[in-house]
Amino acid sequence: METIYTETHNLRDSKTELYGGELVEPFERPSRVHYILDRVREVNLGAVSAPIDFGLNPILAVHDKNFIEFLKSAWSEWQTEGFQGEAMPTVWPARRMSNHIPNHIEGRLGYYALACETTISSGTWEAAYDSAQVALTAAQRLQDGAHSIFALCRPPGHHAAKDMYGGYCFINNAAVAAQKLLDDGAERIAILDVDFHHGNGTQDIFYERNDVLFISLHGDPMNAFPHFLGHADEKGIGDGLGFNSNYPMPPNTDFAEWRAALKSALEDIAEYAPDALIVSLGVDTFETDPISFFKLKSDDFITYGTDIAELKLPTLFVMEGGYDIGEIGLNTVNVLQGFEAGT
Ligand code: Q9C
Ligand code: ZN
Repeated sequence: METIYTETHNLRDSKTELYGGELVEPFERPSRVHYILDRVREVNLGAVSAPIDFGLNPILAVHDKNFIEFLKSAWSEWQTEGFQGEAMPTVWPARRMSNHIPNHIEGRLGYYALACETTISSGTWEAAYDSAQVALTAAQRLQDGAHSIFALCRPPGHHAAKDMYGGYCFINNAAVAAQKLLDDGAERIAILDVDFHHGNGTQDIFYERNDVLFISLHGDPMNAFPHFLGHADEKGIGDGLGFNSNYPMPPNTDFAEWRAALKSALEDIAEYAPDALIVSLGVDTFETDPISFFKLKSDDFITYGTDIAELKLPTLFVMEGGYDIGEIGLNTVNVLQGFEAGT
């Protein structure tokens, strides 16, 4: 399996994350991808190739233009104010407040953020833009006939909605890739989100549409980030009704329970008969992930990779989360090798 990768991700190197009331070193840090790339090379997974630049239009096909303009200029606007730390919101349009978009950067941060742990700093936009190009290039490979492809995206994307960033995400890489496949002729795309966290951004983008089936397996939002989306009763609206499925699961969910949800999701995907499958691949379901509560073991990642291969669909793996950095390479590549073993 070929990997699409660019070292531009290193430009996303924020120094702070608000966690437990402290500013800590971010869990989502450059070394995550270094460990994954090391493992890709160690097992000779396949070629590692640079992305092609598809420009801004495919990003604007799923994101709000003013939101993208905000992401581009936020860091320089913040610096212009003379602030010394990284850019983070301190105020939100909470219940019963106005939805006018403020002029001041502090107001616009609150307007466009869905969470405040994720700071904007030097290089954030450049890295997020290239991360989307990695996903777009991987989509192009599927269009060119590849059966599977790994988009080693960083920063991740699945929490980014049409006009919201947060949860370490800025541009929704999986959604951008899905929209490209549709715009270039696919009729139906399925997105399977196996990251520990609910893919609220991807759900938001496709919630009223039936040309993308979105299925997410995740920690119950009653107990886990993003806390305000990802419940089982969110089924889509309008044309999208029936094309969104959530499998929230409780603390300490083990692989047997998780795999039962996966099997149900795979049946729904098979019935939908998409032209291609996009897997939002987060390995923060691992038993020792520092911010998550599922109990998958390293070998389980091989097993479910093989399960996914049984669909026999052209498959694009998009990297999302995973924060036990010592094992992130093993767990991620285990999924890809499991998939190849089942192909
Ligand atoms: N107490 C992704 O995996 N904070 N994002 C969680 C836990 C945000 C995760 C705090 C987690 C975002 C792509
Ligand atoms: Zn996650």
